[in-house]
Amino acid sequence: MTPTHIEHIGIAVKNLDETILYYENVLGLKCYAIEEVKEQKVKTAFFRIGQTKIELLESTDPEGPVGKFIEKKGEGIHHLAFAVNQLEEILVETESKGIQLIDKTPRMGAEGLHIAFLHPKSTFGVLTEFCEDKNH
Ligand code: CMX
Repeated sequence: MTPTHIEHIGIAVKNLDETILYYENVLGLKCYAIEEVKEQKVKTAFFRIGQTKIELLESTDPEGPVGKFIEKKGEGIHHLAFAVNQLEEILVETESKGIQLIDKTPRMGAEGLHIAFLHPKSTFGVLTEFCEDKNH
């Protein structure tokens, strides 16, 4: 298994609208999509930079994963997402190497991607996501 690229970097923020202004007006990136992912209890905003995206995450529920993260650690980098092919097979292979999966089977994430997370306690502190785009 070799990821093809960093699909996105997820960043937990308190206020999506204010943070979008920073990425647009200071860094010069353009927000091309805002999407609520109800299942994950987040509202997301996306920016492209090369082949990679930045995903801003505002929690819609203090008990959701991003709400709890901000409460404990404050704003900042929340997860790293790798683009992969054949996600189901990769999850089996990853688990067989002793890594704790949060998702044993893929689920649907933002932008229609199939996603699965690995537990940060198994991945040296970095919440890790695999993403597969089955539309391309
Ligand atoms: N990065 C690194 N460590 C993290 C973390 C993160 N993003 N989130 C939680 N942790 C750590 C906590 O600091 C805590 O460590 P300690 O035990 O040392 O204090 C430990 O993991 C447990 O954290 P918790 O606050 O008790 O939270 P839970 O165990 O309930 O959940 C996790 C943690 C990672 C399993 C959960 O957040 C999860 O399932 N995440 C995957 C889904 C997700 O993050 N969705 C949002 C993004 C959606 C999207 O991209 O569209």
